Amino acid sequence: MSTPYRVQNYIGGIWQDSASGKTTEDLNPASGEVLALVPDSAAADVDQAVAAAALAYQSWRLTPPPKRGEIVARAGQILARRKEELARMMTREMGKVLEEAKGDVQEGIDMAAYMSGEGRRSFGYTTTSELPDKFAMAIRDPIGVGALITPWNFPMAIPTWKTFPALVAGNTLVFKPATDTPLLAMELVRALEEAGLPKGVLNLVCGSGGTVGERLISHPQIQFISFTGSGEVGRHVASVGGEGLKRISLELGGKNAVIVMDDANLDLAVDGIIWSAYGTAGQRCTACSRVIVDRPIHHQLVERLVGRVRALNLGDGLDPAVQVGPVISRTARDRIHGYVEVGVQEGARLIAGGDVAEDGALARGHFYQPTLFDQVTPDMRIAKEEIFGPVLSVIEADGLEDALTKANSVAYGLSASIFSQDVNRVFRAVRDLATGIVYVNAGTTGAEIHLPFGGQKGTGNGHREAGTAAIDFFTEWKAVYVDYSGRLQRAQIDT
Ligand code: UN1
Repeated sequence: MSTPYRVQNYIGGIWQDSASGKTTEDLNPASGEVLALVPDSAAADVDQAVAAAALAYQSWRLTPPPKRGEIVARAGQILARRKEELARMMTREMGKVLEEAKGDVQEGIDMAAYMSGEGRRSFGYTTTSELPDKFAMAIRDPIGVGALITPWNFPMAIPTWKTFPALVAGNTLVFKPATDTPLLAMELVRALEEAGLPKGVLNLVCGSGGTVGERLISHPQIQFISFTGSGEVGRHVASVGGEGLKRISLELGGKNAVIVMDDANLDLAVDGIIWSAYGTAGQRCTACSRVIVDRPIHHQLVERLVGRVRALNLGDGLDPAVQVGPVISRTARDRIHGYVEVGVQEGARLIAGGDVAEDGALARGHFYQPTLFDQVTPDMRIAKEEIFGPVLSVIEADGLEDALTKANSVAYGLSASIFSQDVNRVFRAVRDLATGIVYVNAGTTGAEIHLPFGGQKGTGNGHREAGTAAIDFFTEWKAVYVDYSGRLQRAQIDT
């Protein structure tokens, strides 16, 4: 075992331990190895970080946006230079297989390329006035000091979705990463530091949601919160932050369905389902957890799926032969198994996996067998609740209408997909699926960073990340009227 990394907080441009000196351990989910020691911060650390961000805001808001964009562009180049090393670190910290970890870092690099350009766009608009000799325009302002609270499943990508646009927009930030992935968070902050980000503009505070998160969401100087995580915590963030009239963006997961119609290219559908259900061990908000299959091809599809699921290779994500890594923790593993037991009790037919995986070296980590249920009905808990693990449910449908109704029958609305060669069916699905993301002839994962990311219904509270939508969330609109008539002109009266 190698010496653990030392993660520190970054406040006002200074790397430091928590004020109390307390630490927690960051563990490799594949091996149990202690990867890093991490500050276990308290409210006082948060207060110090918010004060640093408030001070830095005074000059950051006046820094020309193209200059802000250049810093983000440089950070992206640093991530690109370190991609391989960061991906290996990510696999050790979070467990996803190396190829996917590289994709996660690449998503951050892409976001830097896109958002740095926003420094020269961030478009507002000019418009007409109802009065003569009067000019009207709408411009964007930064908001102020914000809190970013990120999950462990995309340790680099999701923090970049939040930090890069928020910074280009002129805000200053306090960033609380998931307790399971502080190391990659620190590396992102280091990249921005090396890129020339002024002190205090981005502050990192590591620690628990109960202490650090709680202080952030109720802090009077925090003006906006961008949160990705569970529905339960998201509701709490919304109610506490809402009380303080903060602007709040929530991304709270999904119960994403792939619909397979009887005219689908089945080989393609199977590839798409396997990748989006078992990639990242099912721990993506966008992961497919339901297959809704047209009755005539049900048996054929299930037969193909079951063989593929059983053949998936479980293990340490650093091994290139491995397709499915560990789940994030023992708690997560036990929770997943709890759902599988519920599925069996509810009468679903377990046809692959269904247990923790503890053979040989797997016993050192937290592994769960890729699991497939058939004969699932929409009222079962495994068909409704987010499991966040390698568990897939097959539900039968009678034609497109029934498939769409079943797809939409859950509380979430993040991603959905349809496999069909029939353009009429496809466009009806695009219209009627109540999700923020729809795929045609592809699985449910793999959103690209220049399109809006987020969901309908219980997946969030109406905001979107990435693309231009991110700039909308991280800026205020300011309407500016310039009257050059030299006399008093009263809107709505002197027209
Ligand atoms: C998430 O799981 O919260 O679309 C994000 C995808 C990735 C991002 C997922 N680009 O699957």
